[in-house]
Amino acid sequence: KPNAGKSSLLNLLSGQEAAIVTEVAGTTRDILREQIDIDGLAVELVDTAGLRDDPGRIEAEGIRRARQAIESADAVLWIQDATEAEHGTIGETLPANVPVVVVRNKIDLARDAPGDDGDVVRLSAITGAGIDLLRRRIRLLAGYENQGEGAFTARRRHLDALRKAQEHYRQGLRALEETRAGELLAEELRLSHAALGEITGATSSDDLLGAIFSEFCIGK
Ligand SMILES: Nc1nc2c(ncn2[C@@H]2O[C@H](COP(=O)(O)OP(=O)(O)OP(=O)(O)O)[C@@H](O)[C@H]2O)c(=O)[nH]1
Ligand SMILES: [Mg+2]
Repeated sequence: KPNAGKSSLLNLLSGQEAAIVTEVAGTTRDILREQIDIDGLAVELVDTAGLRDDPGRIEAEGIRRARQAIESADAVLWIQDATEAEHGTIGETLPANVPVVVVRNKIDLARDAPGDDGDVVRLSAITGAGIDLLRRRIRLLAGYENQGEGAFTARRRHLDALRKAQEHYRQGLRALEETRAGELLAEELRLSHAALGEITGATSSDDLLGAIFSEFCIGK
């Protein structure tokens, strides 16, 4: 729903003020994607417009894009506002085949305690209370906890992408060993990296360089 705190939660989880947050319902229209790292698990968070009836024209396009993003997501965090009495039912709005975690946000205003009863995760995107419970839920969903099978089971395309990545890596290694062709190795590694990006969400080599340069000071 609009104004439930989706963008605030994205900002908190990503540790950046990536999304615009205002008290105006219908702030987010464009889809925003942020790569986050949960204890070594790479997750792509997608912030969307809130779904509601009779939006304005621009917001309606945002909602259309939100529905598209939901269709292709591995899981949906359904953010609700703890201060509101009515939360609607999942059936109305979300596809049946995607796992849904219900997150009740703004517990600081509702004076609720943080918690996860297996059904609903209660937290505050402003104070950060309960955010670790959500991180844990996401790890569970991904099968990252206890080495179990998660809801994001490896799909065919993931296996294909892994094979592609391995093949490029091998070709690069061969090029280096047989002809000392470092530039061919670099190109094969780039292709291998792109194949892995199909699984984790695309990271361009520019993104990667940006991340490296933001963390290390490399002399000019
Ligand atoms: N007190 C409190 N305020 C919150 C919390 N989370 C979000 N807010 C406030 O709620 C308002 C809406 O937050 P947003 O993050 O923009 O909500 P949104 O779901 O992205 O809204 P749309 O983009 O309009 O759909 C802002 O004024 C936030 O500061 C929270 O946990 N506690
Ligand atoms: Mg928003």
